[in-house]
Amino acid sequence: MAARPRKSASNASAGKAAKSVSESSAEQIVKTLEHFDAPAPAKFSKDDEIRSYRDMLLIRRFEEKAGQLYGMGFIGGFCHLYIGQEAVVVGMQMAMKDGDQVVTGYRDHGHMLATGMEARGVMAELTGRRSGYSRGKGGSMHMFSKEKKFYGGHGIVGAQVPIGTGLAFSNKYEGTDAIAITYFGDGAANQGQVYESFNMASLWKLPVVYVVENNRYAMGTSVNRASAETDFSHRGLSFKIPGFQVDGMDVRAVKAAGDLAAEHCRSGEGPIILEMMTYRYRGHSMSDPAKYRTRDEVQKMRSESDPIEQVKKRLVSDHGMSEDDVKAIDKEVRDVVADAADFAQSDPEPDPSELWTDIYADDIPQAAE
Ligand SMILES: Cc1ncc(C[n+]2csc(CCOP(=O)(O)OP(=O)(O)O)c2C)c(N)n1
Ligand SMILES: [Mg+2]
Repeated sequence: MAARPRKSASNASAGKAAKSVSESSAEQIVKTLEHFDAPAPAKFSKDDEIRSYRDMLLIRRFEEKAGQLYGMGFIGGFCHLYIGQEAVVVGMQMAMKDGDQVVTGYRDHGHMLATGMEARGVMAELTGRRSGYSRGKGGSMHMFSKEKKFYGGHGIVGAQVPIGTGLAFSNKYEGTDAIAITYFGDGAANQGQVYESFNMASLWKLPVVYVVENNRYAMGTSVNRASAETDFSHRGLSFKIPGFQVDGMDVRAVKAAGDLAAEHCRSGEGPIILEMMTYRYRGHSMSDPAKYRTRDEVQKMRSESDPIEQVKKRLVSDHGMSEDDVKAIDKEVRDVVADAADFAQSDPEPDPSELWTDIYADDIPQAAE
């Protein structure tokens, strides 16, 4: 797919300023400042709409249940809910191929479910039970699945960015055509290691899609209070990494952006940045007094831009589904989540002897052996 370069007025003036240095560096700066327009939202068939509705609803209901179980004391430690942001991971997943990898931070349950990891295993990890993805010893922020190519789940803000870049390096080194989808937040985007990664990824043309989930806040700090450049799609310009902003509340817009980015990476063009304009409805984590924004702000997003409601409306108005047809999907999803929650409360905790296992990878010889 041809990416369409766009030059803005500020791009042109940057080009003029650089002319006094030399023509070639002027050209370079203009080229560097080129970025792509977001493509038009993808055209969804009825099946695409149904798939995206089901997958987003699964995340929504799963997270609501996790919030309840947390309140009831079944989940300890940190727990960051993804409610409101579902279209981002579901749209990106629809653009991915088998073998593509995903890595993210601590707000990770939606990413795991989107890759196809089992609701039972994720919920059981949240409740610290032995059938959880990390055998009950990792919790909300530390789950992995080699099978689904999900590489975590990381509690250190920004730490996943070098890891995703490393995954992309391994893809290039091994000669596969896989791409590494590396998600991080608007707050994480101000971390130094992000830019070291950008430099390497661009220099070596690594197949990595950097997805900035701009949900407007990093804990209680709004983007405007924290960021000198609030357009995160421009953050790669010094490294010649193109990027554009995407309506992260519209799953079709995300899918189209993901398709374009995937093709860019797979064709050997190197990294690309997608800034997803999104919003989290819940607090940063389970203990957030939410003094930094008004209820009206949250309510406005919920009532005007909800990603799931958008699809639901289209299912009824454009695809001839009845309210009952939609309710049947809702029930299917609720059953999966209820089953996961029951399982996560009845599965045993890990045996105390497990405290000493899984500390090192199996193939690393222990010094004492
Ligand atoms: C290196 C580091 N610094 C600080 C923190 C504390 N912390 C946890 S989440 C967070 C905010 C990150 O916000 P953002 O990247 O926008 O992601 P979001 O929570 O909005 O998904 C901070 C500062 C941390 N975990 N790691
Ligand atoms: Mg944020």
